[in-house]
Amino acid sequence: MLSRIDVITLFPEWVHGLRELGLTGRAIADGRVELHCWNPRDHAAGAHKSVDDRPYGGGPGMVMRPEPLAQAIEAAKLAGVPARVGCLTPQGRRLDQAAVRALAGRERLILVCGRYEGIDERVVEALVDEEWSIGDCVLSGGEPAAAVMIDAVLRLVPGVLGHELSAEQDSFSGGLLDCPHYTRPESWRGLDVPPVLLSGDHARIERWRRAQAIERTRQRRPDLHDEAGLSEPERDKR
Ligand code: 4FV
Repeated sequence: MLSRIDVITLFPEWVHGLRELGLTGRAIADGRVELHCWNPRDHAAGAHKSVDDRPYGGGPGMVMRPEPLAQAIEAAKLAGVPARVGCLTPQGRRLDQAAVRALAGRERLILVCGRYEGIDERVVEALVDEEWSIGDCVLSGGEPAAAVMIDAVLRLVPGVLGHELSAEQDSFSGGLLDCPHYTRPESWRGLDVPPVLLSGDHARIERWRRAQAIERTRQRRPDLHDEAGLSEPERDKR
C-alpha cells in the first residue's frame, strides 16, 4: 500500500499546496501518505546555481541541466524504500484509471517534474524508469500533471475517501463513464430529477444507472464502449 511520494521539482511550494486541499490533502496532512520534495536548485553549483541552459542545436526556450536534476533524483531514491522513477511528460504513457490503480498499489512513488522545454534526455536514459502523460496538451511544468496523478492515486488509498464504495463506483471502474448524479431540490429551474431515482426501488435504480452509464459511454466514448465487453442485450439497449 502506498505510504510515500517523492517529487523532484523546482517549485516545491506548488506540490506542498496539495497538503491543504480536500480529502487527498488530508491524507497527506494526516501522515497517511508522506509527501517529500527535492529541488534540483539545491544541487546546482556555481554562483548562479543555474538549473537550466540553452538547447544544443538551437531553438526556443531552455532545457533542465542534467547534473542538478540527477543529484536531486539520486538523493530522493536514497531517502526511502526502492521505487521506480516516473517522469511526467507529454511523451509518456497516458495515465488512466487502470494505471492509477496500479500506482496506488505500490509502496512508494518518485515523480520527476520538468520545466521549460523539458529535461536533458540523458537523465531520462540514466535515471527514469517510466514516463507518464496526463493528456495531449502542453503544460508549463510537470507539477500540475504530478498533482493530477497524486490526487487520483491518493483517492484509492484505503480510508482516504471515507467510503470505499465510491472508488468502486467510480467512472472507468467498470470501464464505463459514470451515470448522471442528482441531489435536492427535486425540481430546479423547471428541470426535474428522473422519477426512477425517487422510487426507492434500488434494483430498478441500479438498472437505470447502468443503462445511463452504458448509453453515455456509447455516445461519448465508443472506444471504451467497445472495450467494455457488454452483453448483447446491454449493448443493443437503445
Ligand atoms: C505534461 C503532460 C506536460 C512539457 C514541457 C512540462 C510539460 C514542460 N506532463 N503530461 N501533458 N509537461 O505538458 O505530463 O517541461
